[in-house]
Amino acid sequence: MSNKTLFESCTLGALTLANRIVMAPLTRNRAGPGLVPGELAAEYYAQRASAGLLIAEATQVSPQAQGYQDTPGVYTDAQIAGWRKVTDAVHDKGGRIFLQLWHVGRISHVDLQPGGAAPVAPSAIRAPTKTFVNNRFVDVSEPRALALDEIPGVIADFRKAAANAISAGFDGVEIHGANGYLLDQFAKDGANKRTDAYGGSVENRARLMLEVAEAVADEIGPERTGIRLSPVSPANGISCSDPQAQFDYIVDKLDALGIVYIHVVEGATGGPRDVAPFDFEGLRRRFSNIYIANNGYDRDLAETRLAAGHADLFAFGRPFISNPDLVERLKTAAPLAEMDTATLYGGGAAGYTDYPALSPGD
Ligand code: 8OZ
Repeated sequence: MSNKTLFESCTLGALTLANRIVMAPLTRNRAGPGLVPGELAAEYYAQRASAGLLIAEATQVSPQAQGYQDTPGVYTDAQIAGWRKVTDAVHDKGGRIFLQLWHVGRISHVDLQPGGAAPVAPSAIRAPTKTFVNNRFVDVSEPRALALDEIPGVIADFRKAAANAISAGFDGVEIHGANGYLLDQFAKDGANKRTDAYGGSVENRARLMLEVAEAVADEIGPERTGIRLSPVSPANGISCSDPQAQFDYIVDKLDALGIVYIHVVEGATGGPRDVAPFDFEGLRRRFSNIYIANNGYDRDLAETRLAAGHADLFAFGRPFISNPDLVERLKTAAPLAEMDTATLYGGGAAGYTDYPALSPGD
């Protein structure tokens, strides 16, 4: 047991965070023309800058990486300039901010893909889920399997996006390796039926995620590289027959790479923590750097797990939407405001930048 508290500063690579509370990446579908984050995004993130670390929403590394309407990118100069306004606004308030880098793989639709092409995936297996496009929910499209010689291009897109994020002023990046998107699709045998070097064994299925992590760490430094994992989450119709073996192996390799954090969705994303048996404490022990725990945390659970040494930082998602001053509210045990689900995805300031802080000026 230790005497650490959630409200003390903490080191993350070369950064000092003001506290151990992290704002999880949250998809809000409010990017403007050209998939550029706008002025409202700068205001929204700045309002939440009292978190020890903000992880900005999942952001496409390329046009092919998009799976939902109006999600931002980080592959054009205009997008980089838009993100620069966000990072400046957060840094002006003393905050720290990473960007989550995303390729959705098969969770996409032909109407979002360049040239109306099929989305790409490890194997040509359609996910049993929907996406949001043309202002409505529709089944995702049938994907095509990535050819072996296309894989270096995907890795290069992550590398370039990481460099772009740093030129936009981010303190680091989080690779989205979770929730049934491309890297998780490769890692899990429900979506990956390949017979080449990227499918079959635990090692082969981990290969793309690890090659992306290696490229990003090489590009911007391991101390600025984190990754999100969701070993047992069924999000977006994904399944895995051997999550413990698969993610123990992945985390051993990530540890050897020396990246700064793993951000682990414990259980079903946004759902039950006990969806399937998994030894998250064992996973944590395999990783020597920072462990960010996520999923269904409140102050009590976070404090218990911090004291027991099971995690270093705690990511809160939905509570940050309706409580821009979540850190202060947790600290003072103030009531939390409820989120309006109707304004979660898309729209403007309503349900985005108009949730008030308890104390004026925050
Ligand atoms: C909600 C809606 C769309 C995308 C994730 C990026 O699950 C997402 C996402 C969440 O990681």
